[in-house]
Amino acid sequence: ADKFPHMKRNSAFKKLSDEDIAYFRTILAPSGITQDKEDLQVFNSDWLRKYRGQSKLVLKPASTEQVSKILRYCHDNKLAVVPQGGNTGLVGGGVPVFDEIVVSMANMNSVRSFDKVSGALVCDAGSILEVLDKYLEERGYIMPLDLGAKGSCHIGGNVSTNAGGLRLLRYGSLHGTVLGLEVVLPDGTILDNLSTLRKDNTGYDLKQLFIGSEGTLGIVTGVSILAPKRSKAINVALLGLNTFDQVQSAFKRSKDELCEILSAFEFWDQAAIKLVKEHLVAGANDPLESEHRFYVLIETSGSNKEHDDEKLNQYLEGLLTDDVVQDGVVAQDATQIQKLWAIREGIPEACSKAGAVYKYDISMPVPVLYQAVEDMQDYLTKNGAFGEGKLFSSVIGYGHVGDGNLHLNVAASDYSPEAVDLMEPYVFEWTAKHAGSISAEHGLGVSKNNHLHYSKSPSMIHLMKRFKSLIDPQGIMNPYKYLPDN
Ligand code: FAD
Ligand code: S2G
Ligand code: ZN
Repeated sequence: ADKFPHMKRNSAFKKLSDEDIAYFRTILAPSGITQDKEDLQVFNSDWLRKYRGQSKLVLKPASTEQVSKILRYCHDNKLAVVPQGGNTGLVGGGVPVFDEIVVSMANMNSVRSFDKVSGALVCDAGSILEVLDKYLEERGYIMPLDLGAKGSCHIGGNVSTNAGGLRLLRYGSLHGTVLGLEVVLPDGTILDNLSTLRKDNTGYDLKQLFIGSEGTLGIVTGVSILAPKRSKAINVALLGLNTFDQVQSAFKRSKDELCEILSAFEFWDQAAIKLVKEHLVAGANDPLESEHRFYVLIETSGSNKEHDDEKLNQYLEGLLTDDVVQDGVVAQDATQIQKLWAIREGIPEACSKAGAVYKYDISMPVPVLYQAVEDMQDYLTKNGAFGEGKLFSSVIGYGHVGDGNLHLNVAASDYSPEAVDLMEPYVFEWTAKHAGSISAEHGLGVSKNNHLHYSKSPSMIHLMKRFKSLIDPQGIMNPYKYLPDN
């Protein structure tokens, strides 16, 4: 795991004492308190096994009231806190750096209401994304976001990281689909803004500040989100292409020819498919005859299967006749759809199995999306750090083309300071030079907070810090992360 030599525990934060535990025992059931060393481990390390904290206490509140009492007490006693959802975050945001108390939302996972007419869903923040999607599926609706981590991530974590994912192209970002939030502020104040209104133009739209705040401004306890109707007609096609220019023209044409039924446009390169075949079971074997430099997964979601089939086939025929793609296959049934998605969704896990993986989740104008991979590869080769037996074994590119979002993953044998020093700040300078963002959807956490200046101006960062100190004057919420250390 990454050590944090540059970080020191903030001595202003109180160390946990027996009377603190005694107090928490007065508000939580025994099942809501974890102190056992073994049990604490899973809460102290992140999904990538890159970061590890030393928290001695995990609290699992079962109600907003309990969250309010916990934060009130931590605020009054300067006890640092890290809110945790499904712990699938990729920037070390959901795990302690030192001994912060972990407040896990796992026990707050009920649906509070669902309006069958508007599609407005109100639920606890600890509800698992996939559980919510299944709940909606039974009612003919769909969650407006989907990510490979859906089986574990919480809607409260999705809101707190402003997660993007596989459906953003169709349904937009959480800044548009979230209708309201219930948030407990650091001093225990309960902010009840769980509106289900589509329109409400009365004052500053405060919920927006908590979307993407990564647990630094309070704990999200309730989410009101607008769920779209679930499409009856779903198609998924997998394309094999030779150049990224071809990927781009396939994307442009999909917007013209598939237009309103286009619901996802994901790409990955040959290095990605190699790892998926190497590390994931047969289910992901390549459904196309030969291997290609690039792959695109296209999904359409409409209301009329015939109409959509005709549109999709016309689009694909056009690509083949104009030599934009080398090969293509359309899923014939739900199982094949699931298999094609399993390849795309399996890439992160395959990357992690390839060794220590450095993830750069960057957004930029689509035309340069893959240049980032090529330039990184050239740069590492020039520095004698790429290839057989070198520091880095593979450079992988995949992501959400429609969002201009590349997931540049660089696999090394182990996490090491020299690996980081070689790639950073190079990759962030590259991103800034190409008018991109150093964090498209995963957030900042502890791994990017000190690089924020590559994407935000000093006056923006200054205002963020002023706002943070207004809302969290004791600085107890998720310290050491998100904003630059100085
Ligand atoms: P956690 O990891 O537990 O926490 C994330 C951050 O939110 C932390 O800073 C934490 O303090 C804070 N937090 C969590 N819950 C709350 C709360 N209730 N109140 C306040 N703060 C809170 N991300 C994408 O954007 N798009 C993707 O396509 C995507 N795909 C992924 C695929 C895989 C296989 C994996 C492992 C991860 C992927 N992610 C993706 C990253 C991750 O799943 C998202 O960031 C997700 O939103 C994190 O949710 P979580 O509940 O796991 O949050
Ligand atoms: C995705 C997952 C995390 C990663 O698969 O879309 O957001 O970068 C990523 O592997
Ligand atoms: Zn992603």
